[in-house]
Amino acid sequence: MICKLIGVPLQDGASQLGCEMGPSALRVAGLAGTLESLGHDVRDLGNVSVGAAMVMPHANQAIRNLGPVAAWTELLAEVAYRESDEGMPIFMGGDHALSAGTVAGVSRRAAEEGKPLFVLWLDAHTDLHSLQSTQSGNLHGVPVAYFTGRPGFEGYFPPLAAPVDGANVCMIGIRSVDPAERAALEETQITVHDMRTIDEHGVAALLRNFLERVSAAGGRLHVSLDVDFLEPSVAPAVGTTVPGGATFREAHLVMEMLHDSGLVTSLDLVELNPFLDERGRTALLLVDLMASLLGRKVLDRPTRSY
Ligand code: HAR
Ligand code: MN
Ligand code: MN
Ligand code: MN
Repeated sequence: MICKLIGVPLQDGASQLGCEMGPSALRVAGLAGTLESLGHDVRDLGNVSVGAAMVMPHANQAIRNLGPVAAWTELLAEVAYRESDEGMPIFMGGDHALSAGTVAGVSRRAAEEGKPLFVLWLDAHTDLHSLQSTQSGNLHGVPVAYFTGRPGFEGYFPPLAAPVDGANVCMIGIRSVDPAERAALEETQITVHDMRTIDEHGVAALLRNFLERVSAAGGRLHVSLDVDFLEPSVAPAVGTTVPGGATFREAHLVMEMLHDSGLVTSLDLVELNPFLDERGRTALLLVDLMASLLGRKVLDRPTRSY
């Protein structure tokens, strides 16, 4: 498999500084070499960057960095469209606002190929705020609303070439939802597997069901992995920790099943804040999760303590 590593040093969407170091930490933790050791053709395309962005006023005074995040979205939609022509683009974030652009770009690619795009959203949060409803003003809380074509982004974020059908979005790991997002969810057909559902049914059954749908529809599959999907005790390097997340093995099992499915066509690795890490353990864990996604078997894991 051709794996294209694309660094996205974006932190304008998060409340805390530090996500811009995410791509560097993933490189230092050995992402490229690890995937190469699994037999992949790894190409590090370097970091994407936007120039100085304009100030964009909005009636919602809480919003922070709207101009810059809109500029990143436009650029990333182009990059994601272009780089999804072959191989698997892996977007190394950067905060979750980057998914507004990456999903928009791969969705345009899927539409051009005449295939539906499916999105697997692994996160503690639904990130379903509109520009109007966000109270924190942190734009990493809005990408799903944008790429599913919900209203309120017109005139701010770039127009979508191909909005993603909410029925093709599956969220796993959810355990922190604001009231406005809860109300918005009701208007969508997004599948939400919250942590209680995982506790009750096991993550494997839930994921298998979704993957069968993707396969039956002949769709492309974009995976968006937010570090806070994981239990904070195993993945502390994230600004928005929420207790009760996916365990080490649940996360690996998701990745192993994704590998076996052969369905994943693109991926975001987001919200890693290396400033909050403990001796790089979260970055190393993400590299190991990527190894599972790209074919490493449990019995072939190198000895490593976190
Ligand atoms: N819903 C909250 C807000 O809008 C928290 C959003 C946090 N988002 C992320 N990504 N960390 O999932 O402020
Ligand atoms: Mn190319
Ligand atoms: Mn998120
Ligand atoms: Mn999150």
